Amino acid sequence: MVLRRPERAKPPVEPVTLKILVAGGFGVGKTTLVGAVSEIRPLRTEELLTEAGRPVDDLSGIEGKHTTTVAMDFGRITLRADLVLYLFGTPGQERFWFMWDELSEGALGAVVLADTRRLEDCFAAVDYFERRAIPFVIAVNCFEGADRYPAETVRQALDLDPDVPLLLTDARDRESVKEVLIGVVRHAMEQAAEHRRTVTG
Ligand SMILES: Nc1nc2c(ncn2[C@@H]2O[C@H](COP(=O)(O)OP(=O)(O)O)[C@@H](O)[C@H]2O)c(=O)[nH]1
Ligand SMILES: [Mg+2]
Repeated sequence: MVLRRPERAKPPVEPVTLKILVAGGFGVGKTTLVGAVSEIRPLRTEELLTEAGRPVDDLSGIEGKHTTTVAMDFGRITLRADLVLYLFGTPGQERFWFMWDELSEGALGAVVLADTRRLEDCFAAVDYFERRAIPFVIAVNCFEGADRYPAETVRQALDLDPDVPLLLTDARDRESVKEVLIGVVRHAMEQAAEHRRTVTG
């Protein structure tokens, strides 16, 4: 009988790392979303809302919120052994838009978080990603007490292209947020495949 050499240990897979942006209006749940899924202690730069900031930051509907993200949230999630996402929560307030161009460099895609009570707060993010052809999904963060609208109504209000996925989520819930992130990756892959088809005819 011939002794077979034991199987060689498989070399560890070098994971693909992808960068995903999390955008949306003030208080929509970006910091919460990144914190819910991140395996590393999420980095966040928050500062207390100062009295001076109050006239600028519209707090109606989110009275419980006392901190605001001034720079960004950063987190990491391993979706599969070979697929790691780095999450960058981008401040949705107008005065931080100067950061978006740098943050979106090399991003695979984006999640635009939306709150149906303040849908207009995500218009800027939708415009931004559409203009730069960065694949994005809309994730409606379902706050208690907010009216539930049919997806079609939200789509129309945002004037979304039919191929942009619209998902319902709870930014506090890890599994729900993971579904959204998988949705972004899938959508970005589909867009890339679509692009290749049109380029190669
Ligand atoms: N009820 C509920 N509250 C949420 C949800 N997501 C975020 N919040 C709360 O809403 C507030 C704003 O969330 P935050 O993540 O700081 O918003 P950001 O400004 O987009 O980073 C915080 O007090 C959160 O605890 C949610 O899905 N449901
Ligand atoms: Mg935040």
